[in-house]
Amino acid sequence: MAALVKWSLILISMIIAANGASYDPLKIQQPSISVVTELNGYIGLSSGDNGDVRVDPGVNGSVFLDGEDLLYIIEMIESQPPVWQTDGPVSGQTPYGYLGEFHAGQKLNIGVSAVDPEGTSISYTLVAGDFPPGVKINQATGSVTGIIPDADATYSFTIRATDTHGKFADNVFKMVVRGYDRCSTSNPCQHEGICTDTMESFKCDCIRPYGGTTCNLACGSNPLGIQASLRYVTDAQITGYNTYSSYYATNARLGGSGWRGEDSTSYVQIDFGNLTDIYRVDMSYSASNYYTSYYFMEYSLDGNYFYNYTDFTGNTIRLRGMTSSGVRSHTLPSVLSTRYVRVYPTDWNKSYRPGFALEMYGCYNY
Ligand SMILES: *[C@@H]1O[C@H](CO)[C@@H](O)[C@H](O)[C@H]1NC(C)=O
Ligand SMILES: *[C@@H]1O[C@H](CO)[C@@H](O)[C@H](O)[C@H]1NC(C)=O
Ligand SMILES: *[C@@H]1O[C@H](CO)[C@@H](O)[C@H](O)[C@H]1NC(C)=O
Ligand SMILES: *[C@@H]1O[C@H](CO)[C@@H](O)[C@H](O)[C@H]1NC(C)=O
Ligand SMILES: [Ca+2]
Repeated sequence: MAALVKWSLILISMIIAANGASYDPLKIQQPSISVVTELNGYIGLSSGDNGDVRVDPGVNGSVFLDGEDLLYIIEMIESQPPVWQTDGPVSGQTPYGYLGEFHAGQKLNIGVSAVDPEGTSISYTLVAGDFPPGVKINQATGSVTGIIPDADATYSFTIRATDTHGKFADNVFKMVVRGYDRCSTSNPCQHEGICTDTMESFKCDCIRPYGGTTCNLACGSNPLGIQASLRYVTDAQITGYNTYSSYYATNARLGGSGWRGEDSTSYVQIDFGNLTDIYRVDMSYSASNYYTSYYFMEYSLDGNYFYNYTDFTGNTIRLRGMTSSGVRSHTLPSVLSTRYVRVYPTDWNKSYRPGFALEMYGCYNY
């Protein structure tokens, strides 16, 4: 090996480039010097035995290697990964990454913290697992914020702390989320109703004669809404069989003009949409002479198989209708729990037609 730094090696004569521009291997352009080789050319610095190669940048100057500050590269190689703090902002709560138990609706604001031994700044990212919906981490500060959702679950997630040298340390965190228990603090169910907490709400199991979402309704006097002024029961839910003329079943609403049938096969059917408790039936006539003096009822849960509404001995219950103006009200001897109900007239003035208008009272099962 040559003993001297051979600057002369690269002092090669001009090469003419393809475009005809001159190739200058050594540029001395005050105040800078740059040494350039052509394609596949190399620049070597060799010292003799025991000799050093020195690169001494001036004050505040840097040595760059492939565009990167050599000092930074050395720093990066020597840089230690961040260290997760167990006595950080979450202090005693975070041994082993356990963040604690949180409740639905709670405003979450906790911090996770790692420190870089070299003191560079840390960025925090979620690299595995999931936060509860609506919860997020601030990359720069490690603050975990959001509103705790209404769920019963344990969330496990991995957060990576990365320093500015790209060194990182992962830590697994766990948090327990508890949904609302809407029954625990105050029982929303009135009249001894039994409360059950559900995912987004609560459910009351009411004790008769109460019903409604909070057992607030007295079913015996709560209209199911057939009557013309309420119409909770829509026209599509009221159908007739063997209807007379244009006195359609949709007119069978108390306060309306009434339905009229042809004979004892005629009936009006109401589909309450779901299991419904019927406590009371009110009936008026359709018009003078067009009345029903007695009727009975059939019921069905599926709309296919109908059963007579009977007393507990199995006899079909016949109810008195209304032969004149006014309303005949019957509180049923036993609550009829059904989805479909049919009302059959059995007696009327045979010179005319059977007719009636209805309201029923009870509670929908929500
Ligand atoms: C080196 O940098 C420091 C801080 O920027 C500055 O105060 C100082 O004047 C610089 N020295 C030289 C020789 O430029
Ligand atoms: C009917 O009631 C049952 C039991 O409460 C419920 O699961 C179902 O969703 C209800 N159906 C309708 C159409 O409301
Ligand atoms: C239902 O009641 C009607 C009227 O009382 C009666 O004619 C019919 O036979 C009864 N049906 C059943 C299955 O008991
Ligand atoms: C039925 O109507 C006819 C004709 O209007 C009347 O003569 C008769 O008295 C009525 N019958 C009853 C039971 O009201
Ligand atoms: Ca570091």
